[in-house]
Amino acid sequence: MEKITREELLKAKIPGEETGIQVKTGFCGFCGGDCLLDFYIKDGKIIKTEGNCTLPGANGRVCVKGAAIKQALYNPDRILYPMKRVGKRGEGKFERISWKEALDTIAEKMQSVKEAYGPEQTMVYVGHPKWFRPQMTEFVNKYGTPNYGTESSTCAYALMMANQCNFGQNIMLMPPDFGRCRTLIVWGVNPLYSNSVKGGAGFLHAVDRGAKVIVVDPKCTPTTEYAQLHLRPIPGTDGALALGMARVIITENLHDCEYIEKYTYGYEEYRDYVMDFTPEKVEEITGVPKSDMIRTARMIAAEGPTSIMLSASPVVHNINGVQNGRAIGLLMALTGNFGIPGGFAGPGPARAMLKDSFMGTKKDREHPEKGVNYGEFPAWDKLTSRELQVEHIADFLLGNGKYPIRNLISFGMNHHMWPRPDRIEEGMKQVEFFSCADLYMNDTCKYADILLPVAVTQEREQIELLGPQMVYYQPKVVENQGETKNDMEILLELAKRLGFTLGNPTYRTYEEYLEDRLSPTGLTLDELKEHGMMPAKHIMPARTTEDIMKVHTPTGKIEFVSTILKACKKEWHEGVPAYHDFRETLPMKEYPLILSTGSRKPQLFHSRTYRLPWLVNLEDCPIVELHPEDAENYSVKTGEMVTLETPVGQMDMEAVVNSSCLRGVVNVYHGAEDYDINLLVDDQYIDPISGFPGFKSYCCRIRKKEA
Ligand SMILES: Nc1nc2c(c(=O)[nH]1)N[C@H]1C(S)=C(S)[C@@H](COP(=O)(O)OP(=O)(O)OC[C@H]3O[C@@H](n4cnc5c(=O)[nH]c(N)nc54)[C@H](O)[C@@H]3O)O[C@H]1N2
Ligand SMILES: Nc1nc2c(c(=O)[nH]1)N[C@H]1C(S)=C(S)[C@@H](COP(=O)(O)OP(=O)(O)OC[C@H]3O[C@@H](n4cnc5c(=O)[nH]c(N)nc54)[C@H](O)[C@@H]3O)O[C@H]1N2
Ligand code: SF4
Ligand SMILES: [Mo]
Repeated sequence: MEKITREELLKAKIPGEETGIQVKTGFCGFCGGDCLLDFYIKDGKIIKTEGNCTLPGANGRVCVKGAAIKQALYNPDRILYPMKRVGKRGEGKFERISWKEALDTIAEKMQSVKEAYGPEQTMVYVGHPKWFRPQMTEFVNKYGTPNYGTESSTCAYALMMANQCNFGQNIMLMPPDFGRCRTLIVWGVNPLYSNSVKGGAGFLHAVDRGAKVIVVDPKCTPTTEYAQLHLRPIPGTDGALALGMARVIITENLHDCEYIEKYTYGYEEYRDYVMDFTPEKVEEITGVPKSDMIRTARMIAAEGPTSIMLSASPVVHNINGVQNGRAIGLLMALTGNFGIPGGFAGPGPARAMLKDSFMGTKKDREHPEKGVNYGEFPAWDKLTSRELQVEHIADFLLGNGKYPIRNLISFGMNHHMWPRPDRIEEGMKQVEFFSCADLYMNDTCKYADILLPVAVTQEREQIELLGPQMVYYQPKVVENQGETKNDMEILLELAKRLGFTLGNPTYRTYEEYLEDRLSPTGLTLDELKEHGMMPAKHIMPARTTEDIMKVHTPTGKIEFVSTILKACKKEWHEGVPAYHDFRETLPMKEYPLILSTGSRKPQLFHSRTYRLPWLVNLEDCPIVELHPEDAENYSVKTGEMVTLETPVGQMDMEAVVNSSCLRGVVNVYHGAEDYDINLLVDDQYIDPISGFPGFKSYCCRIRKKEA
């Protein structure tokens, strides 16, 4: 046989002594997912990635983003050294400085504002990254500012609020019971595009088991292909649809009377309220044929156990989102599906715990009442006291809050992700001091006074759980590029300069932080490092239905009438999950089309993927998608330029006629810095309960672009 040459082995990226290619396993982390990848490394650099299939829970898959990760790591936009601004704000001219100068400058600014005006006038913002947020809460508490907010002011927290009102707990933590449900409703989620490859596999497992799948989504997606029933409501009308289903269930006597009697509060008031949502009225509001709505209601009630898969965004990216989210969740209480095996948020296995993970943390901000907008969102103040609602960040920076914000200290901030980024730019020009810690020189960084270079997942050690009880240690996959540090190392350095420590017991280094995080498992970092992977010694007992039914709402029961919302005594804060039609608040006559922004694509992830050539070149972006009949009405063809106009601005974009869209709904993707659709979304168009923007149901009109 002919010998394979070294060149051939290298070309095929075959690991071994001859090629010098090594394989190391670690987390991808690019989308915040925890897929395990095999990284092929040559001369200290990642040259290829593959899905790992040997570690527990790994399924050998990698998505396109994970496959392109080397373009993220070795991207020319990466910030590799601390820098200070030398040009005008926004110009993007910087000069390299030392870490000492960068950190001293930030700490001095934080200290001087604290002494002269009070710590509140420093605001801390964290964007995408989530892993160090519990430690950030401790950091801001010790420094003394309640003005700490994150990207979760547009993601997940509104659904968490809805679930907390209903069930007194954060159901975002619990995936649907794919393994035991008989019926699965996928409500405003496209897991085959948006979940990590692990999460998507859960959905497919339910399909393979023969669970009946109902999908509620205005668009046709790969997920809807698996649906026995696909309901296509007009965006933002989910609440009316759920209330209509509740009426069917009650009038047909399919509700679980015993369960309602034992575990719930406010049923009679809710029952009376839903009676208004007749099938005819619901069809008119939502556009969903009443026969489909009725069939779904019967399946939820009679073909259980029924589980619901919800998302952190679409349902709550509407200005009636919290109430709509509540109306959906309460279907599970009405039919006795909440808390049972195969149902919604049912019992789970015994599992290990790491200390202070993002969703699981119990840490709250101290003195939220001193926050720059305290009282603007009273339900938010009560339910999510761990963070400030930062939707109105532009106003805080422009001095329109209760007091001015003078310092903005940010980690992973991208102002393009918020409505009216142009207003935030005005704010960033005006703020006295602004620092950004980021992986890339994004547009936001261009306004900063100091830039800090941040390490990516592969450049830091990590501890995570693989499955319920296995603890895994990931060494660094590659050495840090340039002078990058990870966010936690930066936080520890800043804390030291500000005169306090983090952790209880105190940790001073990243290693000590890892040790602390590991503490609930009963393992030491040394033994874990030695073995790489070990079962935890201490395990949290399995959650039983009895545990779950100890509901932590003010009444101690599942609340059909939310005592928390009712006590807010504000418009739209009804105790029942009241439906308000967003169209009544918009100039629909002048702007007759509904604008939905930000549906996910498998190859894109917010702004981050727009700088990876392999991914952006897969498809033309940005585009505006239209239903064929709408396209015909406006005489628009695929590839032609149209002007898209909303009450707050206009933009030219390329049209794509797409029959997967719902008629009357125009779909635009988000995340591109140079075609930022958020310029056209009004920052005052928000859910008064959560402060979440109406990303999924604003109004617009289009016309063919004039030559
Ligand atoms: N129109 C519209 N707008 C939307 C949405 C929509 O559907 N439609 N979706 C909203 C939702 S749900 C979300 S979650 C937000 C997303 O908003 P973000 O998550 O804030 O968006 P990104 O631009 O991906 O990330 C922000 C920055 O974090 C940096 N970063 C990534 N990892 C790290 C890290 O480990 N450390 C540090 N320091 N920085 C890091 C990235 O380089 C990037 O510059 O967008 C919201 N905006
Ligand atoms: N590839 C990729 N994956 C991602 C992200 C990404 O940017 N790219 N972002 C991550 C983040 S931060 C989030 S929050 C999640 C979001 O995860 P998903 O919710 O799955 O993502 P979307 O594609 O925004 O929305 C899912 C479906 O909801 C439908 N929809 C839109 N408006 C409505 C509505 O009003 N009601 C109903 N019922 N359906 C509606 C859309 O047509 C879409 O098909 O994805 C995460 N995963
Ligand atoms: S889904 Fe893709 S980008 Fe996200 S962690 Fe997994 S491989 Fe990485
Ligand atoms: Mo999100």
